[in-house]
Amino acid sequence: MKVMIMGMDGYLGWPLSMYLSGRGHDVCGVDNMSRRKNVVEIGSWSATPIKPIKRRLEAYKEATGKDLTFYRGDLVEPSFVDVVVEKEKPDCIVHLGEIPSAPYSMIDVEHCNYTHVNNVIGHNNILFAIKDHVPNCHLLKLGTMGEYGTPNIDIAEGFFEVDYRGRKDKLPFPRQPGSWYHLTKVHDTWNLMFANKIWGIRATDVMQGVVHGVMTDDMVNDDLLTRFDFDEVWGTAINRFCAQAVVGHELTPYGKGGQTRGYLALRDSMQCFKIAIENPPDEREYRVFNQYDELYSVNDLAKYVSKVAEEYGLEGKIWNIENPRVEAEEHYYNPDMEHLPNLGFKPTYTLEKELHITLPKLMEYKDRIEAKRDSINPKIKWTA
Ligand code: NAD
Ligand code: USQ
Repeated sequence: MKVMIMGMDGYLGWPLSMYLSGRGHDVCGVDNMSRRKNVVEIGSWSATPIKPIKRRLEAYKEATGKDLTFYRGDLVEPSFVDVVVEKEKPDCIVHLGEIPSAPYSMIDVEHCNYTHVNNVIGHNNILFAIKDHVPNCHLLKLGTMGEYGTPNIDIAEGFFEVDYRGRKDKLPFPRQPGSWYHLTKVHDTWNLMFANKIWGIRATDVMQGVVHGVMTDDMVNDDLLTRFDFDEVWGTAINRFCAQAVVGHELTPYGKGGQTRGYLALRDSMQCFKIAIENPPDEREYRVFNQYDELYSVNDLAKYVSKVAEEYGLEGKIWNIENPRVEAEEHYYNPDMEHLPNLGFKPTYTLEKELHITLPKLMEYKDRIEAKRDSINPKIKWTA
């Protein structure tokens, strides 16, 4: 199958490109390299010393004999998206090419608007290019579990039955996002459902939980590593806790630490994407997958990281600090997740197992984390 990966240079996009190419797919991709620039903007860098895209592509060819095709360009530019989609005519587009950081979107009006324009307009350009050039293409769109927020009832997988004043309907499960970033994903969802309704674009809207870890089996040498961020803006809590443990920084659950989310290891996220790509929706179908392996509170995450860190001679001290975000710190959280297991998904990497891979790998880059230690503690506040 020909697969086009939007956001090929990213944390997920780079390992996914190798994973799919290594499993018989013809892979091409797009990136504008903005993630690299945006991390520098806030004074940090990836703990892993990632190579320029040109070297990544060469290293992959040297290791496997296979080619990955890459286009540098901005998804916000409609003519660029139009040209690459028309030229490559993919069977599947995996859209990972958005700004993924909640804290970045909360910095100020410029960062909020940049995130909104980048994510919503880039996605719309892909929808129009599919309609014009590859109407049968499967769009695998990365949304987030955070679209649903933390309601005090179970979370359905996209849609749920509602019985209201004697009438019944199947409706989208309510969205209650918690940042300007998460809101862009909700806007994308409505745009995708609308494009499906009017043009019949076949789509999988993936509500993905937080992905953790740094390694996949395709990273056979350091030129093939993916990025791993740990600063307050681009690092997720779990990846931050690992980096914090490596440099002897306290692990930082925010507030009471009862914030619970779905998590999955990088390797298992690859497995999920492959299953979704190889089992596309029917013609004109829009479907939603909730995608995670395990549920943890941030306090649980810190305890796991601390426990495993001690096995490597690291201290892993936990310090619940003032929460810079506006969010529920103790809440009910019980999302459904049936669609991917029904297609054969079997989680293989539990948090603890993955930590035994991530922590020793990160210890190799202790100096790089230490060099940007100032970027760890949160300074961006959600409140006015
Ligand atoms: P990432 O920032 O590492 O990757 C995104 C890539 O897209 C980057 O390389 C960036 O340069 C590129 N990009 C962004 N805007 C672009 C544009 N306008 N034109 C071209 N390229 C552009 O992020 P990630 O962690 O790999 O996440 C990928 C997707 O998955 C995002 O949509 C994110 O919201 C979603 N997601 C991620 C996680 C997670 O834990 N990493 C969890 C749930 C959902
Ligand atoms: N948190 C801490 N300590 C930290 C950092 C964060 O306790 O040092 C807390 C946050 O307050 C939040 C929780 O951890 O309650 C998750 O925050 P996060 O930064 O790990 O993740 P989040 O902002 O939710 O965003 C990440 C990805 C995003 C993806 C989302 C999936 O960056 O792209 O969409 O996870 S989900 O969480 O399901 O919405």
